[in-house]
Amino acid sequence: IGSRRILVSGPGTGAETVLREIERACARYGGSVRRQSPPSGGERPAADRAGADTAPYDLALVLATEQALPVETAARADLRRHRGEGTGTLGEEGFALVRHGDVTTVLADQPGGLRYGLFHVVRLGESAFGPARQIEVHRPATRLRIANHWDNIDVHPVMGQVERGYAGGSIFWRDGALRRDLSRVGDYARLLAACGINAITVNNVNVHVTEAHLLTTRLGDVAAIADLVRPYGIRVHLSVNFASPVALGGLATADPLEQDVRAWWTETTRRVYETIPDFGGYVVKADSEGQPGPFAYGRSHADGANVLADALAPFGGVVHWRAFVYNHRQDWRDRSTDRARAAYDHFAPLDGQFRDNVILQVKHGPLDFQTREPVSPVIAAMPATRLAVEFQATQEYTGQQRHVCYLGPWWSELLRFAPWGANGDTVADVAANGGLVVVSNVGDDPFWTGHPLAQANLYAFGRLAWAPELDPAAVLDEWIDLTFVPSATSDPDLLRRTLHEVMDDSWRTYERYTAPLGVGFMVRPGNHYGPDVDGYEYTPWGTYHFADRDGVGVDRTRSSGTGFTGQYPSPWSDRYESLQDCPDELLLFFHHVPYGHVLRSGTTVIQHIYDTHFAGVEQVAETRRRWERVAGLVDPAVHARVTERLNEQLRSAQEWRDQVNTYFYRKSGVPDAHGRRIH
Ligand code: GCW
Repeated sequence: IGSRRILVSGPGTGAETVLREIERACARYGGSVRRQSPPSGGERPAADRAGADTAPYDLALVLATEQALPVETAARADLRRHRGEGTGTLGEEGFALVRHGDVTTVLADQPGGLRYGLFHVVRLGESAFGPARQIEVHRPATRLRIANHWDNIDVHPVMGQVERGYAGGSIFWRDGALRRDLSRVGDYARLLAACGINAITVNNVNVHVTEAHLLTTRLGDVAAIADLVRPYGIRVHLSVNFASPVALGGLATADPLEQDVRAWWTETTRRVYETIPDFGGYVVKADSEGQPGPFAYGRSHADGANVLADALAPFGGVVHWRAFVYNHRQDWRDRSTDRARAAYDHFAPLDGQFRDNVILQVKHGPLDFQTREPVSPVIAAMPATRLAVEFQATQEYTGQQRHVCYLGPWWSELLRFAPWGANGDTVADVAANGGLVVVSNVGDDPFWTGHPLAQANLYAFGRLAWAPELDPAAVLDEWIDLTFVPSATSDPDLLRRTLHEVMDDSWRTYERYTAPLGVGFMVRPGNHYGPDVDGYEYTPWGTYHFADRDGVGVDRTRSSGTGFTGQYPSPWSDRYESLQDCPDELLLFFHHVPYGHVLRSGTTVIQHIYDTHFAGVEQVAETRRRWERVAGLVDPAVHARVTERLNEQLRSAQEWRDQVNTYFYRKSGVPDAHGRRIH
């Protein structure tokens, strides 16, 4: 490209995609591509026979599978030496990067690795061509890195086209059909691959009537999407309805132990693979919020998952079975039912009963994607089951892509969490063999994610799923460089610094002005946007804070509460149980305390509520001021969209502050120690 010569050598779509990427870059920045078939009969070029390096080719960048590298090079020798030291294989997606003299080399075992290697070089930018680099090996820590779309084909009367979607319509579906212009899907695949994601589902886990047919009569639509994303190493999975044998197959039952039902799943799945040979598998939300499931037939969730798993197994497919099973029709008067307990109570006893190709998909927290929750105890309770952990990039409870809320730090904290104590496995370790799943935040909005800065969440998910040890601030830095190209502006330092100031701490800022100390769910029922402290308090949803004149919080202890703390292994079962040791940010998730209770931080609960709510709003106001300063440094359309969102964020944060502070002042009668205005 321009003055740099690049050699791409390898088989299959992986190498072809890399070549296309380079063609694209040439079209944009200048340069040309010459395609050459490899010499037949295993003949290698003369340079190889002479044992020379790549110098005669005058190359700056080589991307090749080791097999297809046309000449012997120092890079290849490095990789061999490295393998000798026990590195083993690079796998389907891994690659090695090394720089000798003036040549940067990406080597892979499989062509898929070249794709990730290329994106890595793009991320490095000029520094990929700087001084010599020791060999580095990059392999994904997590096998399956999936984006789930909660997209409906038909516009749902309540949920709209994309359930909990804040970025416009679906990029796949429109007017009840597959979109005619699918160019966006190809770009999306490219974007996902550049983040490190390798699979998608294309329909909502709530599978309505039309969408159920994707499994049978509308399978062609799924195949068309699969064709578009395949070049980027992305596999398609499908959300299916557990009652499909009845709804689509005309059977009288969907009982997983009935022979007819098994046969229906077997035959239907065989047809899916006939049409889409690299199909990934099924996602199932069963017995959850009204979706059908095995309970209707008196069968367990293992029975339910296994029948689908058996149908998928001959083709290498997997079933992601969601653990989001709880009673959404509970009586708020009944203090003994605790929604947080539900997933563990349902699934932990089934450990060991699932087939190897069942992956239990667990939301990261025991409730539902709140701004702050402990890690779900299910993650530490099922050693004999493959687990995937689900995150939510679509900002249902974190500002709905109107508020800036960079979730990288939150997810990083969750992935690093060690349920068995500091030296034990982490959440990322548990998910390595199952997967990490993100509910996508993408739609047909011109900026992809409504709020332009929300793109960083999708990027951070992919990067952290690939390498959970990455520092989320460094990941944000990568995203800033790739998205805004600060070097192209007149004041790159100001732009980069401002974006960090606006985003680094934005999740904690959001936490400050919303529901305090891990209690969660003080949102408007239904759409979940904006404050409504008692909105869910007397509903059947199991999401209560129990505030009264004396105190607030949910007693989930073993000694006097619901016993939820007992679902954790040591040391967390004891840390969460103890009023003194429980981390402040989760206090009200685990304990009901008086307003005067003194936190580990030294302030009282009530004063903490006032202080954080005033501070949170101040921070949003400051964010808006900082954003104004970079007006001339970014695309005016992006600047205007972010400004519009920041105005709404400030308005909404003030509303949160005033409702939450007023509510607790009226309940407790305790004035603010600093005499600030409370209504
Ligand atoms: O967070 C809740 C959402 C529902 C969603 C459900 C789930 C797709 O409010 O809209 O349904 O979780 O994860 O299944």
